[in-house]
Amino acid sequence: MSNLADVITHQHIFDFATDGVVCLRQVINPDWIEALTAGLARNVADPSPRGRVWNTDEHGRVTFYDSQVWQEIPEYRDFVENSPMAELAGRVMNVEAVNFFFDAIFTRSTGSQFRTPFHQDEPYWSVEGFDTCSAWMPLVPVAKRSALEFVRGSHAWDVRYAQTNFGALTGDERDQVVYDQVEDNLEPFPDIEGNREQYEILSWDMEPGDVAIFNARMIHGGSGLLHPDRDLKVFNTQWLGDDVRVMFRPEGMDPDHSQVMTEHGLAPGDRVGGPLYPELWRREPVAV
Ligand SMILES: O=C(O)CCC(=O)C(=O)O
Repeated sequence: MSNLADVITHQHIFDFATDGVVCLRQVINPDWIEALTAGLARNVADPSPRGRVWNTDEHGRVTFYDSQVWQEIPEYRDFVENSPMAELAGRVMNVEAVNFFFDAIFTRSTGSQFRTPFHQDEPYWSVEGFDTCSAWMPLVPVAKRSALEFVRGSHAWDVRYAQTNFGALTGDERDQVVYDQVEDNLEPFPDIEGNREQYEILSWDMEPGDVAIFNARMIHGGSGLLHPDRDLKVFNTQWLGDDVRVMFRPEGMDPDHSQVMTEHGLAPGDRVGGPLYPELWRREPVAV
């Protein structure tokens, strides 16, 4: 791959800042995709304790999620530590330094129609800040209608919404993140799906090697609606930039890092760091 300072253009940085998402084309080479595909097959066959089935339909088609497995699956760890992803995230966010937060996988069996509810990510996280991103990276080709969808510009809406409780999908006690809309003065989450014509919704036909990098305050969801002969395998990594600080949330967190952060000496207000959240890219000082 050529110099990433040239790969990430001013237009990419501008689009990410204004739209909240940018789709980078062919920035991850096939060796990484092959390795991650092998790691993901083992992950799905032997999920971590965080592995969850989000949906099984009447045809037995499954939507599966797992996260924070990078320390157990060598291919994931290698990708996190040594692929261009950290630098891509840092350059797109236009920050000075990037720490890794966590990995997640989303798999759907062939023909699955299950759609992820629209939501924002950062309100569930054990950190707070604007300089965040998720890198949604399909390991197989995905058509625009089946790819993750983004509500353009929504990362910059200055509104705190009551989010979806993903715990309701799994029924698992550990996943409950319950927002008290009235008590916490939150706006109800907008019905994007029911009023699609009112929003500018972005998504793309994507190939392995492409990555959609989006701000974690971005409203996103959808995916699914697969063609009868297509499955979907997505490897996702989350990255934290300059203004992000630890924050524990009273409504719950998913994934909840509060215990492990506390064990690692991190408290609310701290900048993340240490072996669980390593700094993996820092901008070179400009020569004067
Ligand atoms: O791929 C999906 O269906 C969900 C992805 C998602 O919500 C995320 O990456 O935050």
